[in-house]
Amino acid sequence: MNMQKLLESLTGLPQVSRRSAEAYNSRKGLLAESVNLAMAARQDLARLIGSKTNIELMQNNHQNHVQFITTVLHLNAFRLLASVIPWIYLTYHQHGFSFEYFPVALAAWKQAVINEIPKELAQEIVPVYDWMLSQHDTAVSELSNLPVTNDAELPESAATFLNSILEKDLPGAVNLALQSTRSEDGLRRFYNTTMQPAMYEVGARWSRGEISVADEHMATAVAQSVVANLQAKTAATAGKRGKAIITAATNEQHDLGARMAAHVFETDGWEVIYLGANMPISDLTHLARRVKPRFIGISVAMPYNLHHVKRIEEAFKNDVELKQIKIIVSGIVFRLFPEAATCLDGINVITNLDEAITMTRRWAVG
Ligand code: B12
Repeated sequence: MNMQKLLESLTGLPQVSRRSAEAYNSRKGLLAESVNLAMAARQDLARLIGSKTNIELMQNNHQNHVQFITTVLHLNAFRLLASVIPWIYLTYHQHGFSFEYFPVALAAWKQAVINEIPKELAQEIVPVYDWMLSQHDTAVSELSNLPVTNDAELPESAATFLNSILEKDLPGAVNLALQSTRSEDGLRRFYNTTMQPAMYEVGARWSRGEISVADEHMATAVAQSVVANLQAKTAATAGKRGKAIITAATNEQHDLGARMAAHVFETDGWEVIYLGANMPISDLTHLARRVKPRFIGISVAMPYNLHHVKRIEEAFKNDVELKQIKIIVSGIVFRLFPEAATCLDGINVITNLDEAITMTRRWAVG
């Protein structure tokens, strides 16, 4: 209901030109630093962010903010902005930030834009900040409508797997994986219905402040090892379908989903070149020119990396040698925020591994 109100309030927000978006992008560091300084100078900082020990988390949020707004401005993705804001409020509120922090910080961002960006370009961006400031109360009241996750919803295998990875029990986690992946479609099922929900729960517990960043890193490291173990044990077919490149988007640190996808494509007969996290665009195009894959699969988790996906697509579309290569995109961001797919007009956004297999088989050699 409140989300509807938030979305409706976007009417009339003017489109931002590429020049203004670039001006914001090129001053990212300066803007974030200026907001960090403005916030640090406040007497009431501890009250706003819950405790002085949250300063690093606040600066981290500013880093994320400037990247996300860069994406919003580049793609004019205002509906995405509206759907992400309540999540941001919730995450930082769960870590002790008061709701009052948000309008204070947004006012500092607006001031930084006015101070640092030439006037004729800044005036296209200021309305976006004015809109966020004006929607503060609606965003706060939307929090109660956000879906809550809890253990009870986890499938049994996912709950067992979750315990293993949080306990750093690699043999237990690998055993469960091996038992679950005996049948032909077992691997996909295991990734979709055991590992993925378990990892989502790791994220939910982290965002509720129930486990630490260290716990989350450790659990992820165990999960990565499980995939590596499975890959070593399942013999890949000969790559008869052709070559595929699987990668996380530029700036994207989440690469577990891409790694699972790479493994599933391998077992489906593709020769996969897996590139992992944070792939620079120029290196990707260079590699694609050399390897000539049938398709590229890109994983994206953070809303602020969506414009990098768009840039990759544009680089391929505008290159005579690369334009016939298909692109598919998937990842957490599309599950959390359905609006994310609408920002990537013309790109194949898929929601799960089964759909990916069906779609890519059509592009196989022969
Ligand atoms: C582990 C983790 C990390 C690790 C990642 C390590 C790694 N090597 O991957 C680290 C510590 C680096 C990290 C960092 C951050 N994270 Co994090 N992270 C997670 C966590 C807990 C698990 C991610 C994961 O592995 N999921 C499991 C995989 C299997 O799921 P998946 O990617 O969706 O993949 C499945 C499908 O989508 C599909 N798929 C995925 N990619 C592809 C690609 C192709 C081609 C195909 C066909 C299919 C496919 O197949 C997979 C299997 O079903 C999530 C929680 C969550 N909900 O996922 C948070 C989460 C994604 N992180 C979050 C945040 C906020 C961050 C940080 C901003 C934190 C910070 N520092 O401030 C940074 C951002 C870093 C960056 N620039 O990218 C938020 C994101 C919220 C949002 N989208 O706005 C989440 C949701 C946590 C939360 N509940 O708030 N994170």
